[in-house]
Amino acid sequence: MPDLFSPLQLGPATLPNRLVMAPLTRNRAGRDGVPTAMMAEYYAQRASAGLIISEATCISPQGVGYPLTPGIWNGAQVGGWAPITQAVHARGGHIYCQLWHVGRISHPSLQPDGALPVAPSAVKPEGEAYTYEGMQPFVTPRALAIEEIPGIVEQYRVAAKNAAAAGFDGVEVHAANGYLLDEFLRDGSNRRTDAYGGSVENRARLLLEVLDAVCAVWGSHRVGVRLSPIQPFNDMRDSDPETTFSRVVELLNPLNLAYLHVTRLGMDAPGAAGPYFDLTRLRRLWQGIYMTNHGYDRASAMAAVAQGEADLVAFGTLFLANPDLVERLRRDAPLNSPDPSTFYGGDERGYTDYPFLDG
Ligand code: 8OZ
Repeated sequence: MPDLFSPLQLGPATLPNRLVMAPLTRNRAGRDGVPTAMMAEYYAQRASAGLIISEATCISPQGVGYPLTPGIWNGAQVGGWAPITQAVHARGGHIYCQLWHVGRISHPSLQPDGALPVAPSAVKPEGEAYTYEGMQPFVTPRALAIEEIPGIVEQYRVAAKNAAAAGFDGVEVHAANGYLLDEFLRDGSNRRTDAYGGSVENRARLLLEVLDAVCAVWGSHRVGVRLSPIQPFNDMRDSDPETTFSRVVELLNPLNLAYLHVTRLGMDAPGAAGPYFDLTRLRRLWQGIYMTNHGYDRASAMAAVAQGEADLVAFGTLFLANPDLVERLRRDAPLNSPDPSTFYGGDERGYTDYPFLDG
């Protein structure tokens, strides 16, 4: 039986272990979305992960929803990512780029020409946007016209090509956590009556079109996808998440993707948005490599892999605070504690200065 520390073949790459660095928004890019030098140091420090998934990376100016998040839509951004992928590769690591369009989780002050954020439907999320001017209430987004959908797919295609130019090993399509593709999947945010709304097949249509475009660039064996079926943040809900996401997984199976990444985010907030369901059903439906995430420690991650609950386990806060997480878990060594005050934005403190076991 494989264990957490045994290798795994992922497309053309042999991952040395099954620990994945989860995508983590850290807000240390430039205002122009260009990655910074400290980001290269941060990712290189964590290159012993079996796989690194980059922080969510904006595919277009319209896809931006937070300050100081990196982009992958222009040459300067590609030029900023290249030394990062090189530094990770120099240390024997593998890194995928997470492709991100925030949809309605934005604000006119972050959009080109102060435009309204776009979404499947004009449904305003509860809550506030993080802007350069502080927290501001979300606005009612503009529903995408059906004629605009090919342009969205094109944004993903160009970003996927740029990710290849930047030297990534593959891409993860971010279809989780209340951003554009997830807004299409769940019926709380998708009220469309055209071919992109209503049935699960229709709500999944944009995701499938995006995956087709991205797979045409990369080959399906270097493309992963992330889902968050029970995650209530960003005012997300679905009237029947078990049916919705079971069907989505069935629709994804024929694509032969590198992996399916399902976060359990939301499992610790039962009752907040519900209804909840047992995500292991998705693992059983999925015919490829399955990555789980959220709330794992050493023992539960080891058990998850040993018992076949997952092939890969993605760690967020533990990887953030422990650059050598793989070695620490291998040795069952003590862990550094994460400092939430430095998660989002700031300098090297709480970013590249978490200590290694061996100094
Ligand atoms: C935390 C803060 C901002 C963005 C996600 C990209 O939830 C994010 C995110 C997380 O997927």
